[in-house]
Amino acid sequence: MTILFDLEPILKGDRRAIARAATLVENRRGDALLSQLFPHSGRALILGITGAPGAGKSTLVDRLVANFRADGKRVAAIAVDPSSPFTGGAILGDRIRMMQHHADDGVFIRSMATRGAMGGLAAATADMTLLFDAAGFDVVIVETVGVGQDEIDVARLATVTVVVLVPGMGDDVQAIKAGLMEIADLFVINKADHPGAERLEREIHYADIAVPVLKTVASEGKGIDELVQAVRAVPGQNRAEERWKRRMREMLRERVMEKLSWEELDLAAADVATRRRDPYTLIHDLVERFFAGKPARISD
Ligand SMILES: Nc1nc2c(ncn2[C@@H]2O[C@H](COP(=O)(O)OP(=O)(O)OP(=O)(O)O)[C@@H](O)[C@H]2O)c(=O)[nH]1
Ligand SMILES: [Mg+2]
Repeated sequence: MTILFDLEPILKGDRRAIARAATLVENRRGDALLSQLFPHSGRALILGITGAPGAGKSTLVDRLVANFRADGKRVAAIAVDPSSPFTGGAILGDRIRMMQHHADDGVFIRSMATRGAMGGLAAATADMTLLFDAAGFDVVIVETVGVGQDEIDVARLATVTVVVLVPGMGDDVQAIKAGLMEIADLFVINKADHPGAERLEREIHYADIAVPVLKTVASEGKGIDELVQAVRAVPGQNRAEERWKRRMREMLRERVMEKLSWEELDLAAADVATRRRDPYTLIHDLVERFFAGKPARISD
């Protein structure tokens, strides 16, 4: 961790420097750089957009980017494992499209492929948001598909998470209660031009789900202003709060875990499975060696 990077171009928002850094981060080789960038981060609104395939997330993200841009904000968007990529400006307003043509430093769009590694996706995504945050983007939007563990992990790193629902696509109240409530700060019923939007809204309302619900037609840009306002109104965006600390605790636990290699765990597991070693001593030894006498905490 002693390599020193030239941070200036990144902090100034230089696109090529940011792109290079993003590649480093995506390949999980960015720790040294990220530790230097960390003091410059912590200002961005990290906005998670998650929902079923085809719910209109990318369309929504495009609209949100345009909306924040029109407000003078610099915006980065990350599509995690995209099946349909951002349009990259195709449906953004003319002004934005022009600016993109002239390398608008206010917008940066990046796709990230899923990595097979355990927890690796969420960690890489978190690192990517840190990079963009430090590079001075006011808003970092993260699009994820589905509602598996990966999405929940990704949602945890966001300051605000929007879950996109679609009428008549099985996003019923039971499903919402089963998994989505945990991560949603806001529900958006997109494709509100389709039948059933009102009914879904009513069902959520009557199910006593204490999360605000908005309707959008992303393809027509309807409801986007209201969504941006609702995002701004979500409480708990202060990163010193309990909620954020809980998330950091989980994040740290996962990352410490990551440092144990699979090979090492495999060998250990084989030893326990064949009863060559008892798991208790083995765990003790692993932890001992892992922390090598270093205190986990450096200040009060
Ligand atoms: N009718 C209608 N169509 C929409 C709306 N929003 C998006 N779409 C369309 O729905 C399709 C899927 O939109 P995407 O934005 O790619 O959806 P997504 O959730 O990002 O999809 P994945 O990334 O593949 O999961 C596209 O054809 C959009 O034009 C909407 O509000 N109403
Ligand atoms: Mg998409």
